[in-house]
Amino acid sequence: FLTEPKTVAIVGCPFSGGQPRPGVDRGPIHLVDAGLCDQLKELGWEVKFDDHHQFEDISAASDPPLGKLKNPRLVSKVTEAVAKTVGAHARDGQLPLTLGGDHSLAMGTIAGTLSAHPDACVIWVDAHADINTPETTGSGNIHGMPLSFICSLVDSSSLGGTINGEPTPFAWLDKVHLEPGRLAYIGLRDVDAGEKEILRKHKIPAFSMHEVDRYGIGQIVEMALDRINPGRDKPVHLSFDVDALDPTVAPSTGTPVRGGLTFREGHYICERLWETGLLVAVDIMEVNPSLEDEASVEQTVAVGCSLVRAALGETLL
Ligand code: 4U7
Ligand code: MN
Ligand code: MN
Ligand code: MN
Repeated sequence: FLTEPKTVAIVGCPFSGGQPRPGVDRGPIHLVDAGLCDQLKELGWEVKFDDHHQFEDISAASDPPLGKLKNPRLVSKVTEAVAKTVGAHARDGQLPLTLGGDHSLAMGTIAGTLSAHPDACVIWVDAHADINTPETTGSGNIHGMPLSFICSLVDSSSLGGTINGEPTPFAWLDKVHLEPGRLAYIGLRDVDAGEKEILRKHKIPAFSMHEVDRYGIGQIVEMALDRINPGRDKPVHLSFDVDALDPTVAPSTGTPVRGGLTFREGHYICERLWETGLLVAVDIMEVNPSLEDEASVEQTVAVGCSLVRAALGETLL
């Protein structure tokens, strides 16, 4: 699906509006400053990176909550811009690598991927299911909801909330659609009751840490692909939330949950997806360099970079 010479387009997204903790907007800056571009050139990639995205700001005063949704207009605007950028790179035959920033950004990245590869499927690696709807959400934080929008479980007209003739937030997503059967999770361990109902109702393949323990990560990745990509012929988008990893592996993240993937399990997923030759887009999300001590930040950033290298073809031998 990619054109030669293989080119990765780094989309740095310094954005934190999908959740309340400051600092996650600095994740992409730390990942790039750690030398990610050179590391990927070293692997033989042509690397496109101009600068981090500059997002338009919308003041909190002009962005009151819509029902429970916090910063709805800001998140909608930012993710729409991300969808355009990611989509343009993907349609050019490049592999967009989006660095977050909080996971609400995946509304943009997956919409962008689908605009270039309409039959793409998604592997979502996370402690959380991120599929709350505006009704089921307890927190109102949109980083816990991107998949409900992408899988068309939300209709923007039900949100209301136009101000000054601006379009309804998330109206741009109404025509975007990922079939729930083309999404599979790995690493879940903190899923809200309303989300469990959604996963059951839509029969979404979900492999929690329980299944990882039972079958081992090697079998889990094949089981996930068997469900969403049985012919191993459809493009794959990988969205990796670093909180999928155990907090001892990736401590600097906003919503850590104990009992996560080991360093190797996380890397194995990336390596195996690269090996399929089907990977068309990668997200690394939720690195927050303002959480925990300096050594933890350095460790989390280094793990983020090495997950990217694993997904882009770095081999152990
Ligand atoms: B992340 C949560 F309630 N489910 O909706 C919510 F537990 O992108 C957490 O995976 C969401 O880090 C976590 O707020 C979003 C909560
Ligand atoms: Mn998470
Ligand atoms: Mn939709
Ligand atoms: Mn997430």
